[in-house]
Amino acid sequence: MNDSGPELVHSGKVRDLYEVDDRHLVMVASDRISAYDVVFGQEIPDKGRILTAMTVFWDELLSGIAPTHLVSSDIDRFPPGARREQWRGRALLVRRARMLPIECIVRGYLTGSAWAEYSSSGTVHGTPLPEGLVESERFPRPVFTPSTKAEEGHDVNIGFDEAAELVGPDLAQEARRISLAAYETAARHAAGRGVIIADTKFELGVVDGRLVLADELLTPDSSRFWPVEGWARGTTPPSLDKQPLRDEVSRSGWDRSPPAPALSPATVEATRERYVTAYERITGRMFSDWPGEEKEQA
Ligand code: Q0Q
Repeated sequence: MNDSGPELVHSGKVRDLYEVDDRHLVMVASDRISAYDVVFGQEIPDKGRILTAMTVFWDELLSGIAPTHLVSSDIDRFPPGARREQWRGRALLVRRARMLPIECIVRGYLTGSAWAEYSSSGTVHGTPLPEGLVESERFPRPVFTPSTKAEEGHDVNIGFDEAAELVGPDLAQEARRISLAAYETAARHAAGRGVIIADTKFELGVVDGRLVLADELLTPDSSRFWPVEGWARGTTPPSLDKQPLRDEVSRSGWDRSPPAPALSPATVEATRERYVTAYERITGRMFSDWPGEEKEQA
């Protein structure tokens, strides 16, 4: 923190991290959207507020199941210097953690990089699976499948033993326990509202000697959400949130290398609507009740 308020310490693709003091950070979610590892030029109005609201919902639902780094989402309780009106509804005051150098991924279904690995080698994060599985197959029970945290390029899928070598066996076991418990609770809740959480990526860290869930929680940026009515074994189910964007870029013939193609105003608006619908369907809450100013639609 300096006299002009929290200091920017990390700018991610779609989020920024500010330092408040040696024990607290502020995580700010922008309206930027990233897909296929590329940040698009067009922002999605209110995306940062929607995803922040979703993290806060899961933090509340998971209380008692898994501790988290969250201190407050109420901007009026943030330390002096916080950019209250700019950050209202899209910023979280969190405890600074010693972050684990692994991504704690939990998978309920065979999709994404796991499907790609299985298709080529019959394994998932190095573990052999039975033959004959098809895309989007539901696993008998959710699996903890960590990956490395690549500074550049793609994270590398690793097995539990490699994760234990990176963080130590006790922390690896606790990370697996917390990640599976959080996913199972969230997936059960979402299923009751007709939404499949196919997989999610948790980031964990140590605060005051205790392993906690950090970063965003079970958002469309860290998870795959499928409407249950669109799921079938052997298919690529439509995404609850990013399908309008996927459909437009596939029509454009984009080769997936930067820069991303421009998104039409219709796709931007449709994507915003999908994010709002995902939030309201999963949480049962009205997004219009969430703090902060709704941005003018394009
Ligand atoms: C931390 N990140 C992610 C990130 C850019 C978020 C470091 N409680 C914490 C957190 C959290 N959350 C982090 N470090 C220490 N304590 C989170 C990747 C990156 C913007 C937002 N990186």
